Amino acid sequence: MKLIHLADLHLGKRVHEVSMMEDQRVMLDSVIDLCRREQPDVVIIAGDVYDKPIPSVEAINLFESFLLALSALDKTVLIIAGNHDSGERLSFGDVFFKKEGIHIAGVFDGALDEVVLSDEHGDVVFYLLPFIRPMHVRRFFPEEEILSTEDAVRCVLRSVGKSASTSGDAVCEVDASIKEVARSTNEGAGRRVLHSAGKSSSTRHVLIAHQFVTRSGSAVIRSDSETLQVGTTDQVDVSLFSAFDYVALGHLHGAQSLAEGVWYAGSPLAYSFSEIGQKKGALVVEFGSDGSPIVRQEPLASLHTMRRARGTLDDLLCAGKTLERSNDPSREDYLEMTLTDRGPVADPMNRLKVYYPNVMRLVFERVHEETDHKDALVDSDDLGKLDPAALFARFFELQTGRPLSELEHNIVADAVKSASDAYDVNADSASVSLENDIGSSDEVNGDTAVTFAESVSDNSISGNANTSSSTHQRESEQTFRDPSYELSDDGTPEGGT
Ligand SMILES: [Mn+2]
Repeated sequence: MKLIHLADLHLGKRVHEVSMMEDQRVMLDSVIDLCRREQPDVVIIAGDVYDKPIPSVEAINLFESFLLALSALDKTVLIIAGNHDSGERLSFGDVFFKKEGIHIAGVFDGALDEVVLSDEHGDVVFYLLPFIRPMHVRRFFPEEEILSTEDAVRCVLRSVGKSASTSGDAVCEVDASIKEVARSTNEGAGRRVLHSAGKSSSTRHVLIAHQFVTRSGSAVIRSDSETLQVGTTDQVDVSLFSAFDYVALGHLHGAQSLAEGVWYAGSPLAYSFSEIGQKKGALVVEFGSDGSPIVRQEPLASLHTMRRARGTLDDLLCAGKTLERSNDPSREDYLEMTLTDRGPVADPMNRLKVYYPNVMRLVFERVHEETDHKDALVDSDDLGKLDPAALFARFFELQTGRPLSELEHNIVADAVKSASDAYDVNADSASVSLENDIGSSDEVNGDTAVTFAESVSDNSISGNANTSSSTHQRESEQTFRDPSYELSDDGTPEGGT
């Protein structure tokens, strides 16, 4: 039995406002080529088929033509919903798709979908677990205390026995042993129990899941394009899966193995600059005669390389000219460019795009002599003492590398004065309750200064505040938006991942 394991396609994704649709089309075509070469029995998509719960029409059409091509090759396709998918929408028509060998588990409905295939060694049972959180699972197990995602997954795996109770005693026994194993953390013993209890010792068990799986004591590879997670309540320990011969995971975007037979396929394309060092592709999994999986990664075609470049604007433009003259395709790469110019530069994005049409992101890194300024914008002790005009003057100098001119100074002073006059008028006409709510006007000035300083530090002024080196490096980032990319196809503003 041979499987192709994919995950995190994120069809319809935009990276820094650039549509990945053509990249994804080329990538999916190369999955079809891979299927022709490898002749797998099963293609697995372990969640995050789409980038959004309501995907664009283009993304849906792209996925439909991919399924059609797989179906023409007569492949069994197993799909689960990830956290980016709407399970309900993804599983539309699944009753009909099933007849074509396409199984979609969109929403957990109290029991895991099972698909049984067989080869010359016996049966392979696939369990399809869509992305779950405790709230998706609790109502099916009112007697259990489900506080974390790990509790939820444990509970669902235990229940496999229950859901399979009508399919024969042998399966029941297997599932009862999964139940046992789910409680144990002893991997080797778990697998033995499962095999000895099965219909025959050669039955293999494959779980497809989309969760944040970790292994205690070791760090997993993370990427910026994954959904940010705070805390540990979403984490599931890998030991829960010890009863399975292979676990096809989605969710983390770097391909990686967490234990023997437990693999993240990773996203098939780089979806953020944090992923440019990762090897992308599809996993090809074959079961040896002893039931253990042999896993290898096969590369997939990508239309663009994602990379970083660095230099002054002039240097980068000059290099771009050379690339254009030699017709070098690398100027079409998806680029994050770091500008090291000392002073301000005019319209860098549009000028760079003449030679590098796919610049996605500009980072400004300005190097200043130490005498230019103190390292920190303001000592926290000074916050309350400085007036807004002085704070702004410091901020301006940090941003541009030059002090305010006299004219600019006067404009800022005027603006501060009229803002504070307006405040005084409001404060005079307000009742005592205002005083009680926000305190004296001195304190309000203090608050304003704090907010201002916070927004300054949000603007990526990085580095150690007390660094003693003679130069001080500072990065600020600017994302340039093409207005035509502001809205997605369904008219909703683009959100985060
Ligand atoms: Mn994902």
